[in-house]
Amino acid sequence: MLFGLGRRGWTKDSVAGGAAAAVPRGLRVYAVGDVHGRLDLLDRLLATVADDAASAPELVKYLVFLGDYVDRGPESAGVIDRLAAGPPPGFGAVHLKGNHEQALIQFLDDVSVGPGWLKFGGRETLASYGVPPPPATAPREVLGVIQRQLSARLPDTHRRFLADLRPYVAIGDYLFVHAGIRPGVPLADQGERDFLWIRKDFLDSDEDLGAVVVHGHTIREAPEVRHNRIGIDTGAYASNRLTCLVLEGTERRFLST
Ligand SMILES: [Mn+2]
Repeated sequence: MLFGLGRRGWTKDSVAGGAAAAVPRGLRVYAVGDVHGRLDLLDRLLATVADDAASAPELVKYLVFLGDYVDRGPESAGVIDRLAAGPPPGFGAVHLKGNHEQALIQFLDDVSVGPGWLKFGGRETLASYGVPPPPATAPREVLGVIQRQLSARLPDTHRRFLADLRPYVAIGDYLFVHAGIRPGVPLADQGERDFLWIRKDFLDSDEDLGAVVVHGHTIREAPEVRHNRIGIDTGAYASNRLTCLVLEGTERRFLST
């Protein structure tokens, strides 16, 4: 039932207790929680990360963005623009997919998801692309017009960025994913729905998950550190607190706005 991925070979023993989980030597990982259209906070956090990284020029620095870049906050287009431009000099980056990106991608293809998306934050994303957001009760024909306008205004770089988002990434003893994974299911058998949406079954699980799962999606006042997972969605769009987990060797610490 173990994932069999990752260079260390995840076994129940290798991450028992969670505290011994490590990323490979020579690497420092900066994992960033749900941005939700707050370009101001993203820029502030990236400046903090750059300052932090300046003290360790010998290390390889890697940013992992956990998804939910769009919706709710005012500058979704600006956030995608910033992320699509690539990481700051000296960093690598991977961008994971969140359920809000999935909704945006689906809406470009299928207006029937429009009402749901508009209710959970899509209005702000449309506005950020200069498309006047309709009420969630708008008829299908109106949503079709909105869809065409959004499609016309979405830069190719944004379209490519959205298409290239990954469901998860494994680094050392850690697995990074937007919402979580289904306990007891091998990674190869997990479905996108759980990667992007899962809450209770994952959050309540006390099982060893085969890796320490670093995730966003579920808002907490402060980072939530358990033996089998670390949640870092601190609700930035409303709290003004965007959180970053820093991993180096077996060390863990947090940066935030
Ligand atoms: Mn989410």
